[in-house]
Amino acid sequence: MSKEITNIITEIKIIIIGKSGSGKTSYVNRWIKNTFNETYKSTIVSEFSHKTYIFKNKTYKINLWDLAGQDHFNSLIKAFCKEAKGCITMADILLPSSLNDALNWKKTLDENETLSDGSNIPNILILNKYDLINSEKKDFNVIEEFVKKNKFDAWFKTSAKTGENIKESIDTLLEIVINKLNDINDCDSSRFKNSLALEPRKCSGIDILRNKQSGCC
Ligand SMILES: Nc1nc2c(ncn2[C@@H]2O[C@H](COP(=O)(O)OP(=O)(O)OP(=O)(O)O)[C@@H](O)[C@H]2O)c(=O)[nH]1
Ligand SMILES: [Mg+2]
Repeated sequence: MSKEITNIITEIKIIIIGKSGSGKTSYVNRWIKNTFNETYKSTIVSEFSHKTYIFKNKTYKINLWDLAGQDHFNSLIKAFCKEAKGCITMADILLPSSLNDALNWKKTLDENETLSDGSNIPNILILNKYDLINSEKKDFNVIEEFVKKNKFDAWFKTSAKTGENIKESIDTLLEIVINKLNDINDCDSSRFKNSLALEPRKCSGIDILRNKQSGCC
């Protein structure tokens, strides 16, 4: 009789929201392909990409939904936020109106989707285009207060152009998401690592995908 040998991959959906031109697509391209393009090509509706990512000795499939940032696409959040487990809210560090915009995006998300325990989707604020400012002249205390007051889980200054803080920011978000999902669902994939897979198992927090191979007992 043949047995199935199972490699488990945990799949996590992350959405990226924020004002048009703030650098969402550039951030994704930097993280996924390590590339950067100066030419601005606005995203229409959304772009999906994914990356298999080893994080803390476990393999994850990170599904990234990069949403168009134009204001009239705000309703896109409603269509794309379903089952999201984490969010990156992006703002342009050069634009004073950026924080307010970011807050509006976050509010729309919080009104439309939660984790299975009713809590907000873990959400980090990214101030992108950090390469374009003189950081010594910028007062970041205001940002700290804004982040605390509006319950973002963390914030980062990033540059999709230079790559600064791209990996650090997404690693932080993943850590927050994974800890939270494990807390609320007790759904740690490592528990299933050597189990025999008969049916794909779906937790409300994390989808467990099973890559099945035939093997011999
Ligand atoms: N200097 C600099 N330019 C950046 C950075 N990130 C993005 N850009 C530029 O900003 C412009 C807009 O970037 P996108 O990544 O397309 O912005 P977006 O948020 O996806 O925009 P929409 O798709 O319209 O919502 C492009 O010309 C990028 O090259 C950055 O960190 N530094
Ligand atoms: Mg885009």
